[in-house]
Amino acid sequence: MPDLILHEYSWSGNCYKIRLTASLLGIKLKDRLEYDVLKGETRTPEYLSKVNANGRIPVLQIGEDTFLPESGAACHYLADGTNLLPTDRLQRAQVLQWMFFEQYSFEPYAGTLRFWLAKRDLESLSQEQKESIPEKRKQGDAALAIMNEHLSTRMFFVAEKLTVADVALYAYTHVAPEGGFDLSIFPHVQAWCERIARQPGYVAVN
Ligand SMILES: N[C@@H](CCC(=O)N[C@@H](CS)C(=O)NCC(=O)O)C(=O)O
Repeated sequence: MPDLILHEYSWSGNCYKIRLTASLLGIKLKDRLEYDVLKGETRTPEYLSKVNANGRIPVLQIGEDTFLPESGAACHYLADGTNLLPTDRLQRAQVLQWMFFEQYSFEPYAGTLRFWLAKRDLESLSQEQKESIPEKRKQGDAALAIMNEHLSTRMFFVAEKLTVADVALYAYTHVAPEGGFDLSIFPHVQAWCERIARQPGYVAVN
C-alpha cells in the first residue's frame, strides 16, 4: 500500500471513520494533517486547488499526488480486499446501501446537530438554523429507529460480521448524545455500539 496521509479535522465523525477503519485493519497512516474548519482552513485557494475542490475534509492522500475525498470512498479504499468488505456481490451492495443511508439519512441530521450543539454556541446559529433543529432531530431519530429495528435480529448491519458499513454508521451514532439524541430508547443500537467498541484494533474518536 502506498503512503497514506489523512487530511482531517479530527473531531469530525467523517474523519474518525477513516482512522477507525485503518486501525481495525492494522493499517498505519503516515501522517495526519489537521485543518480547522471553523476558521475556513479547507476553503483556501491552495486547499481547493490541491486537496479537494469541494472544500471539505476528510481527504485521504494516497502516495504523492492522489487525493481521495469523501469518507465512504476512503473507508472503501482501505477495506477493499480485507475482512471488512465481503466478497459476495449482494453483501457488498448491502454494505454500500448502509453507507449511502448513513450519508443521506443520518449524518446530515445527527452530524449537523452534534456540530451545532457541541462545537458551536447556540447563539451563533442563524434563525433558520435554530428553527431547523426540531426537524433535524425528528429525521435523526427516524434513522436511529430504522437502525434499531434492523439490529434487533442481527449483531452487525451486513452478513453477520463487522464490515465497513458498521464503521461508517458507528462514527456519528456513538456520539449522537452530543447532539442531544437519547440512545437509551434504541437499545439494539446501544448494544451494537458496545460491540463495536470491543473489536480488536478499536480506537476512540478522541
Ligand atoms: N460527504 C462528505 C462530508 C464531508 C463534510 O461534510 N466535511 C465537513 C466536516 S464533517 C467539512 O469539511 N466542513 C467544512 C466546510 O464545509 O467548510 C464525507 O463523507 O466526507
